[in-house]
Amino acid sequence: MSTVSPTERRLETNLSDDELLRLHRLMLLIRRFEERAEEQYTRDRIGGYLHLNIGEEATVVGTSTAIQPDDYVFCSYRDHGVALAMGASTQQVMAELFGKETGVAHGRGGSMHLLDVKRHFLGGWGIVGGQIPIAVGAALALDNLEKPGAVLCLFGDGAVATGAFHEALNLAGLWHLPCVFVITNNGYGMGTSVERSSAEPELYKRAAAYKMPGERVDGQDVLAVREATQRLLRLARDERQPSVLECLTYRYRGHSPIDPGKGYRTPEEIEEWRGRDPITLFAQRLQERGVLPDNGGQGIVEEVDREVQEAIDFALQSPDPDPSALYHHIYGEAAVEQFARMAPGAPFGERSISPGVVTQDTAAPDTPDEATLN
Ligand SMILES: Cc1ncc(C[n+]2csc(CCOP(=O)(O)OP(=O)(O)O)c2C)c(N)n1
Ligand SMILES: [Mg+2]
Repeated sequence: MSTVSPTERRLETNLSDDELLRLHRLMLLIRRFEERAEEQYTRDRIGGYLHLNIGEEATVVGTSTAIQPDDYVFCSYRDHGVALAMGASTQQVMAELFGKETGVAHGRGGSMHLLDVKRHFLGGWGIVGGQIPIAVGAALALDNLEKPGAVLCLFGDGAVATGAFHEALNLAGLWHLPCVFVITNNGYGMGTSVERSSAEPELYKRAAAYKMPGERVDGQDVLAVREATQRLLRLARDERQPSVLECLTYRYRGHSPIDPGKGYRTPEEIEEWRGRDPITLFAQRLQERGVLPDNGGQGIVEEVDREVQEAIDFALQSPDPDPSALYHHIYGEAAVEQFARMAPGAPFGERSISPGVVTQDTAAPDTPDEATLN
């Protein structure tokens, strides 16, 4: 894996001190949450998989906090940080990892399937690249319904090699859909490096094949990531121009707890990236600007520690889902309604998202004026 350019972009930012501290706190929260989740996993309190964002906090926070209220976010199974940065409750995210009824998905989803629909976070998806066509579908719905927002779709470097990536970006480019595709390039898909798996390792360049702008940014620099994401989201919202943003970052841990992450990476490489730790870099910048309070922001660290401990306590005390309610929360009300509207020969219910082109079908109940994306 080649390292990022040593030239650090010194961004002038007009963010307030409070906003800068909010970004710093969020990165600290994600780091601490992940460290404690890892520990809880080894104590056998979390089942299934656990994919950590440790090392990638600037990319997670820079992208997820760039959205406007009308926008929607999708991401991969490495989703804890995105959920937290989107404002999901720390307690409910931890409870979901523990498989508890109080979790963000009522314990039905677990680590890979977090969501917070009311904050427009539409998940955590387990199939590599699987969220990309779904995000494009959401962008198509926004477009058809003439809604103002855009879609932010995050995925890993490994997902770029899937057919779903190509098919979805082709349609987004062709139909000018409001979507920003963010490649979180941490150098590896499980144990396979980008250099070994991609004919063109500069992944952002693939955007050209779909007639989109593509750019690469230092994924360890939260302000650079945020600025680029905001700018590209504006392009998507205002000009219906989709784009690709590649963020160069690194995961310090292995792919998941069963992968020590050392068989395919040298200690020197890991150390080199740790030398550009996104939280340390940002803290230094805040310190230089005189923004960091009391003793290098120690108070914020302690506050975050408490918040995560309270989340663990909450998860431990929460009830398991009742086995008899296993099928609850699997389909939402809207989905049931949508299935009810389907007529023979209209297997995808397309008519419901195209106001004005509804065809009469005696077998189908009345189609509402418009479907909503809430
Ligand atoms: C379609 C599909 N193929 C294979 C897998 C198994 N798998 C899970 S994660 C992963 C690596 C993906 O790497 P990347 O997209 O770079 O994301 P990262 O884990 O680095 O965040 C693979 C191959 C899967 N979940 N789905
Ligand atoms: Mg990867």
